[in-house]
Amino acid sequence: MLKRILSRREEEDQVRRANRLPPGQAVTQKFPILHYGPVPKVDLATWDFKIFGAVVEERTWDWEAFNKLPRRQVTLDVHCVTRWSKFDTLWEGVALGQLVAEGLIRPKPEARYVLQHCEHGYTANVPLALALQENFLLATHYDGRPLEPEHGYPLRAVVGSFPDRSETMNAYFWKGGKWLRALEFRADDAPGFWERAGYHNEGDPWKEQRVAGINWFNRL
Ligand SMILES: Nc1nc2c(c(=O)[nH]1)N[C@H]1C(S)=C(S)[C@@H](COP(=O)(O)O)O[C@H]1N2
Ligand SMILES: [Mo]
Repeated sequence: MLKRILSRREEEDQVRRANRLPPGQAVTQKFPILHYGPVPKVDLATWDFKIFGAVVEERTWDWEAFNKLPRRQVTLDVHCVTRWSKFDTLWEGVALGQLVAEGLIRPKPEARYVLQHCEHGYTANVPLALALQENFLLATHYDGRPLEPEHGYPLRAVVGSFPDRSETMNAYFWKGGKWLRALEFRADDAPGFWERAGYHNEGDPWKEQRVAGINWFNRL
């Protein structure tokens, strides 16, 4: 039988039955574009990507060198805090966990958190344990093609769920910074852009952690 294209409603019923739809979320079959501020203009000739902070050696890769790093593909369900979820999204790029496993990045023992630094000052914080999982990818490609400028070209972080939810940690899609330029390894946590604006620090869609459990303003 030919595989029929499901309507949005049919897909939603299917993923709900399969226990893949987090509470309060609805299926989208589009690819919404969501960010604060303008889409940056990127010149690959001057682009670089840095690893700094609580690592044994800080690293900088230019675009050419970054593209020689080991690559992989993952298919993830992504969940935006504004209540859309998109299923079976295919990403390709570099897995931080693999770079660490291969000794290309050596976190210091005290490293517990990773702060993503993006163009125009956007930041997003995740636990290092989450960033090392296979559902966190430094992606250059979506659905077989380089990222569109609005979706983070040339590099973005992506975090999502596997269909069987075998991974222990997950986060809403805001924890994937578009136009990513650096990862800062840290011993202490620091709130990112949306976290400072009142979003939840962990932001686990399965626990529906949308707004703040911690008030960073009282702590800073
Ligand atoms: N640099 C940057 N990255 C960002 C954001 C942003 O405002 N700036 N927004 C986040 C939010 S809230 C979401 S839901 C996703 C949206 O990614 P998309 O536009 O590719 O769907 O990007 C995340 N990454
Ligand atoms: Mo979002």
